[in-house]
Amino acid sequence: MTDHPDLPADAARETLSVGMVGYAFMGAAHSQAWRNAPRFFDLPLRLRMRAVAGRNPDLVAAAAARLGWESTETSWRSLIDRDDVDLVDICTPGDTHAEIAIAALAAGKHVLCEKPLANSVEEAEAMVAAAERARPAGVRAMVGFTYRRVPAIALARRLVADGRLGRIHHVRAQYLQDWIVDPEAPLSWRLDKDKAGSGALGDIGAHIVDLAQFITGDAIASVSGRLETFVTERPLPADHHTGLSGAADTARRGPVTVDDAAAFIARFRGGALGVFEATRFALGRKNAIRIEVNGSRGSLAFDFEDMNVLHFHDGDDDAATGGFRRILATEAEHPYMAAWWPPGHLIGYEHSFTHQVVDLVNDLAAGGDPSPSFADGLQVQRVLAAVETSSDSATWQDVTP
Ligand code: 4PW
Repeated sequence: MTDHPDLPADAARETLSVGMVGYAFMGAAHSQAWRNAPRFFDLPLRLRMRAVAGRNPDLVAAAAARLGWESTETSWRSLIDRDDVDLVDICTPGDTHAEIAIAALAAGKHVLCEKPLANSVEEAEAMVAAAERARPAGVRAMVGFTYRRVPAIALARRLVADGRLGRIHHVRAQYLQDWIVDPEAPLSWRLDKDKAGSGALGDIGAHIVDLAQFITGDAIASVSGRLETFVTERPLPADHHTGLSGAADTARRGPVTVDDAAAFIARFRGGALGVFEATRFALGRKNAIRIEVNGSRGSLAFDFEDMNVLHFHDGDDDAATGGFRRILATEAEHPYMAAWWPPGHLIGYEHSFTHQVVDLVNDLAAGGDPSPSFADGLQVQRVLAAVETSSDSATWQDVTP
C-alpha cells in the first residue's frame, strides 16, 4: 500500500490505489463498488480510483470521466508499470485474464480478477502459481464470484455452516438468461471460444458451481453433463458492444464456437447429489439464479430475481405450522446489511460488487487471504472442464481435487 502526499490528511489510514483494466459492463459494476464501498462501510484503508486502462484513448477517457477514475492508460502493461497503483482490477474478457494477472502479480500488485478465472485449466493453474509466488511478499489475489456477496446467499451459507440444514442431500442450481434466444442476436464476444473460453457453461454456469460449493462448504467430485449449441451461426455485431445486447450487421455472419446451454449432474465429495443448468435460451428468464439445497434437518431456496429473499424450511418446526418461511434478508443482523438501509429497504445487483470490495479491502488490510482465491477459481475451472469432457465423451468425469 502506498501513501500519497497530495491527498487530504487522514493519517490513520493507508491508501490502496486501484487500477482497473476494462470499463464495459463489469468495469462499470466494479467502478461503482470502488466508489461506494468507502461511502457506506468503515474501511481500514482509503481507496483511490487511480487509473483505468483501455485501448481506445477517447473511449477510455470518456469512461474515466463517467465512472470516476482519475487518469487513463491505453495499455494494461503501462497501468501495471505505474508505481502509484497497488491493485489491478481485471474486468476484461477471459482470454486476457491470465496474462494480465500473472504480470500484475509479478510486479507486486494485488489482483482482483473477474470470473471465470481463465479460459482453461492450464491458464488457471499458471495464475495460481503466480499468486503463490507473489504471496510471501504480501501480495494477494482474488477471483470475483460476486453473487456470494448477496446477503441472502451469505445467510444461506451461514445457516448451512451452523448445521441448520444437517447433512446435505440435494443441490439444485440453475442460471437462466434469454438474451440470445433470437437467432439474429449478434455474435457477441461471449459466443467466441477464443475470447470467452466457453459459453453459458463458463459465463454463468461458473457462478452456480461456485455458489453451490460456497453455500454447502463442499466440493464437486464428479460430473456427467451435456453442452448444446442451438444456433450455430449469427450475424456479426454492427458496432463494438460489450454488454448483453447490441445491433447486428445482417450482411456478415460468423460461427458460434461455444455452448448455448449446459446441463449436468454432479456428486459432491460429501455425498450430496447436484443438478445444474446454465442457459441463455430460457425465454422470459433474464437473470434467474436459483438454488435449492435440501438437508436432513432443513432446506433453503433462493432466486436472484427476488434477491433480497431467502426461503428456509426448518425440519424441526411443528408440522401443522411449519413450511418454507420467507426471510427478507434486510435486517441489520443479516450479512452486510447494517451498512445500508432500514429493514425492508431493498438492495440490488450492484451491492454484491460493493460487498466484494469491502471484503477484499478488509482482508488486504489484515494481511489475510481474500476469498474466493485463485485456487478456488481453478477448482471451478476444473469442474467446467470436466463437464466439457463429459459432454464430448458421454462419460462420467472425476474432478481433479
Ligand atoms: O452475472 C452475469 C455474468 O457473470 C451477468 O448477468 C452477465 O452474465 C454478464 O456476464 C455474465
